[in-house]
Amino acid sequence: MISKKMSDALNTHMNLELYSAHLYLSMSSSANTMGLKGAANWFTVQYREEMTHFFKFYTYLVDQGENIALLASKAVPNKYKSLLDMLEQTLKHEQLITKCINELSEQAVQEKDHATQIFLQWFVTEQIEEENNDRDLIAKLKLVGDNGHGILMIDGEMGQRVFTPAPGTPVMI
Ligand code: OFO
Repeated sequence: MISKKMSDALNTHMNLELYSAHLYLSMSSSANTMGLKGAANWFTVQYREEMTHFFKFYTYLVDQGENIALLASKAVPNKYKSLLDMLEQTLKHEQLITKCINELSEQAVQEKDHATQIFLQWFVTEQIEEENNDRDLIAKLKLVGDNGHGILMIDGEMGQRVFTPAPGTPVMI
């Protein structure tokens, strides 16, 4: 059993994970319009990962006997100046998610809610990887040059990304 306060906070975050999915799906579409098929692939994979994050929260709340609430989401941006702009927006968004996960973890500790602490542990670790991936791509793009040649090189690398759900992940897509 989890508290109403904890359940509400997890529900709010579950909706933020859905927003993340929509944000990256929109970025995939924007990358495609720029002719960046590799980046479009990378963001589609990111979209699918975010859907698994959403379903992890969904499943946890349902397993705790909660009735989830899907909240109205704000429109996601779909205009970006460049690939670098998209990657920097991605890192900024992931830093926000990290902050939210840390706040949820803090609340679980304060409430002595051990089950939620364990549930959130996966996300604490995942956020290190998420931010790291984004920082790597930004650094590489700046290194090779945010220009035609550099962008095509990074686009090729982004095209290699494959969706591989973590073991035990509920995949409902
Ligand atoms: Fe990108 O980690 Fe979920 O939101």
